[in-house]
Parts: sequence; structure tokens; C-alpha cells
Amino acid sequence: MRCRRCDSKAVINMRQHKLSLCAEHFIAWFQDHVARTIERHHMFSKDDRLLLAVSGGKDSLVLWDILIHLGYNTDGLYINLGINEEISYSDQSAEKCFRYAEKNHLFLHQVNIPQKYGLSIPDAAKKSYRSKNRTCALCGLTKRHVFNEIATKYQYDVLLTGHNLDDEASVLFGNTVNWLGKYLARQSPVLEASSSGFTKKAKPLCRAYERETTAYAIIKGISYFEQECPFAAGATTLSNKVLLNDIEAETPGFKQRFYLSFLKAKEEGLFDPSLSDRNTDFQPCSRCGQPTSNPEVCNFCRTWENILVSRDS
Ligand code: Q46
Ligand code: ZN
Ligand code: ZN
Repeated sequence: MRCRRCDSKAVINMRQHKLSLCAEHFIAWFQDHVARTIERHHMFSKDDRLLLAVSGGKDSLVLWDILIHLGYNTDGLYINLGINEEISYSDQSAEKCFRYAEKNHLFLHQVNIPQKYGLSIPDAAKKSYRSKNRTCALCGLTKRHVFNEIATKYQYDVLLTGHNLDDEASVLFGNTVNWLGKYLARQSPVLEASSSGFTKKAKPLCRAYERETTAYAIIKGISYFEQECPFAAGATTLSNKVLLNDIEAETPGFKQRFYLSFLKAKEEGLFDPSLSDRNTDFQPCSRCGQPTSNPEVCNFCRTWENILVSRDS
């Protein structure tokens, strides 16, 4: 297998793009691929201050690497969830983020949930919900709150996450199987800032296959934490990924076509944007000031208040 650009030995064959490339040309191609995604979806410009949520996994660290290479002004945000039960997931992923930031002289915000709120996410979930798989519900609620809190407090223009094409296709598959109109209307590479206080959000890797971000990390020698969060096991998004990978193996380019056709159908008006909860009326939460559609207290404040009450009783 030869590189299509220089005819030297190829290190990756991307059947979905009908393209095989050597290490050097793959890195250049992938950086350009992400740059084109940023431009095509009007995600942000070189004047914007960007805040990237980093988890210590390959996607967010690869995205940080590419954004810095492309000249974007990007700080990181690491949220320590205190998940250290079966494996020291949080401690080890924190270490990867700190090391990457230090090595590349980048600024990394850190929020430690057990220190800030008094309980780790798994311990808080035990107080809050009966079933183990609801840990992710509390985790997601807490992460969304902290992301928006830090982005607003430090006046970042855009909040970024490292979701890749496999993540987006898997979520899209779940939303489609269940015909969740509200979520289909909301799923997008970009969510604009809202006057009610939500920071603009963007996913610059949404057109990148997971296999491509892995190849980028390996070739560039980016040290990342390889293990999944222990609570991810059994999640529907993971089983959807396995299913979609099987189809992709038979039909190269399937995931890309599925996701990009969805985006095109949305642009053509298939989904009524008013279905999205982004258009609901929001007002500031009386406790934390973040936008909420609840009458007074947001879900985050209400949930954590109940957790702390049940811990102390
Ligand atoms: S970190 Fe949190 Fe995920 Fe772990 S507890 Fe679930 S939601 S699986 S992205
Ligand atoms: Zn080459
Ligand atoms: Zn609140």
C-alpha cells in the first residue's frame, strides 16, 4: 500500500475516503480536514477565545494539538469526577491532561468535583439514584453545568468538545431508532450562543472517524489514557458503535454518509428547529444564575441540594 501523495509506504488506508497516506501526509491531511470542518460550519475564528473540554482520552488531546497547530487560541478544562473505584480512571486521565498542557505550555483549568461539592460523582449518584447506570445522568448534568459556568466566568467565546464522527453517528442512531424529535432537532456540529446565557458550542472532530484520531495520536506520540470510564460499559451508545462498525466494515463510508446526510436533511428543513429545547424560554436560576427552563431553581442545583441533604441526614 503506497501513499497517494508521495508514493512512499502508507501507514493508513481510509476506505471511507478511498485514500491511503504515509505518516507525514496523513498528519497534514487530517489537520486540513479538521480546519475545513471548522470553516464549513462557521465554528469560530482566530479572534475567538476557545475553551476545550479535555478528558485525557485521545479525541480531546488530538483536537487540542490540531487547534494549537492551526493557530487557535485554546485553553483546556479538565473536570475531575472522582471516578477512582474499579480503576483510578479520574486520577490517570487527569495526569494525561496535566502532562500534555505542561509539555506544550498551555493553560488548563481544573475543577475537582469531590473537592468542590463534597462527593465524587459515583458517591453522589448513590445518594441520588437507585440504579448504577444513572451515574451517567448525574455526571452529564454536572459536566454541562461546570462547562457553562467556566466558559461564562472567564468569558470564552466558544466551548469545544472532542466528539468524533463515531460518537455523533452513534447518538444519531439512538435518536433515530427512538424518533426523538427534540434531540434530532438539537444534534448539530454547532449550537449558537443564546441570549439567555448559554455559551456557543462546537464539535470540530464531528467529521473525523475515531480510527483517524487514534492514528493521529499514535503518529504524533500524544500520550493519552486508553481505558474507557468504567460506567461506559453497557451504555447504549457503545453497543450502537459496535453495530455501526459492523455495517461500516461491510459498507465503507456508511457512518459518514449516515451523519452527513442527516446534516444535509436538517439544512433542507427536515426537522423543525422549534422542536429543540434551545428555543425554550430560559431565566436565571435563583441559586447559581445559569439559564434554566425551571420556574426557579435549575436541575443541577436542585439535584445536588437533594444529594447533600440525603448525605447529611
Ligand atoms: S465519564 Fe461520566 Fe461518561 Fe463515565 S460516568 Fe458516564 S458520563 S461514562 S462520557
Ligand atoms: Zn506521503
Ligand atoms: Zn442553578
